[in-house]
Amino acid sequence: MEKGFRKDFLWGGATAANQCEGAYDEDGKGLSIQDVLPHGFGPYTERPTSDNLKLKGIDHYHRFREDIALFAEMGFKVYRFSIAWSRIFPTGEEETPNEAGLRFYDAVLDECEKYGIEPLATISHYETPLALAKKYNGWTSRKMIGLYLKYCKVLFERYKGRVRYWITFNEINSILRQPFMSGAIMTPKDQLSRSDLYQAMHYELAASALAVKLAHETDPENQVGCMVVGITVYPLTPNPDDILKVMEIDNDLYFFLDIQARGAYPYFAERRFAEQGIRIEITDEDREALKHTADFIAFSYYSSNCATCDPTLGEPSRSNMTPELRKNPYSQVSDWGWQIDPKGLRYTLNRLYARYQKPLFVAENGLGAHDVLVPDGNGSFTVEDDYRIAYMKAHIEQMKEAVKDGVDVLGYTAWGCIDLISCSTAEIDKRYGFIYVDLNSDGSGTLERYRKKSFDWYKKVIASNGEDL
Ligand code: BGP
Repeated sequence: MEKGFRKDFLWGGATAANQCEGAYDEDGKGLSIQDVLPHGFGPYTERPTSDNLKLKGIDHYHRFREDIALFAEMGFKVYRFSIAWSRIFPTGEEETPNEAGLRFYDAVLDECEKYGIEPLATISHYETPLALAKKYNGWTSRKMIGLYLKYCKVLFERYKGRVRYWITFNEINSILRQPFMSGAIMTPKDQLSRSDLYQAMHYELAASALAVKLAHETDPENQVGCMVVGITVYPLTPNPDDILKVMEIDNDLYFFLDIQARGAYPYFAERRFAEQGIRIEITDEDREALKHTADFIAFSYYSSNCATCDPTLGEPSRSNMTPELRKNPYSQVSDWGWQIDPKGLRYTLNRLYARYQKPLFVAENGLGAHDVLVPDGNGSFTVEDDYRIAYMKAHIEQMKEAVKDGVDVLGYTAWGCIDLISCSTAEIDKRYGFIYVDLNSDGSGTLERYRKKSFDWYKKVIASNGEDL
């Protein structure tokens, strides 16, 4: 039987506050860890520096009305954005929230409502208040759970009935690879003990579960998702040792998902902790808290990689967060060396659904590429981004195959639906958008917005509910 996307499939796009808003010190906003990360993953600086493109971003803070109108023109059903924690609680520890910060997101929601766009809010997208990193060493401290929940409570109450879909933490499993960006942990990675790292992971997971509980208590209509980097890895060879290596890498991912979707530590945790000398505090209360599982599983998917136990085999892959991995000889690569593997999306959707049987949400997918602005023949400009259309078409086709396989997919939000500052490299040249933003890496540019060729293509995809690709 022919089966397509569900009628209420949530097509749309995704951004993060720190990568698009700019206005880093306006209306009472405190510093976030991103304000001291001018070069992406690291290293961090003492204070914000003028070479940090995120300080001005694409000025979404002042142009969100224009931007959301463009999203509406494409027919977006959903807009995934993040709320900047330090706009609401500048240092994370204030008694009362910053009203101006809350008002900004009121206005964003007004625009969404105007066009009938469902908001999907990420509560923490790599933008913890810097003060919490400095004072508590981020999520290594149990104190963070209470501070995060205080922030969640404010959001759930303020936006009750207006935001129904939430994601607690962006790519929560990235803490293992990027402890500062993901966990606000200031200790350099090579000096951070495994116990401290896993303790931070545990506190974040407990906070996420308690946020699910709180969201449901505040409004039973709330749908709360957990979110992970959808790390997809194939064995480079049929050597059983390569298979076991991939099993270990998969377990890194399942570690986070088993806790968030099944409500308890996985069966392999005990051996892993024992062999790696990891000692962490998990109280009975924590175990109770973890039972509040997420309503849906969201993940980002850009590429896949290979793994082998033989370091002499294969070529290193230039992937985002997993540098020890190898290239897949069957995959093409993006301008930034990320391997392109649409079928890996079908595989990832199937394996997550097989294990968890929870609705899935493709919260990020897209192609970061160099774009060239050219005259559009009507007195304006455009980008002939056929490469982006090809990438997305192939991925949406595979997502559709997964739906036909029987996987329950709730929605798809294309990453960086408008060009924004890259997360890993903090540049603007790595563009993902359907909308081009006139901004250069030296900070120059008019910030004008232009529709790319993919803009009309995506509009057609949405209008046909994924049938006309
Ligand atoms: C994810 C992040 C996003 C985003 C994306 C693309 O890991 O959640 O914030 O930026 O990757 O990565 P990049 O911007 O480095 O190309």
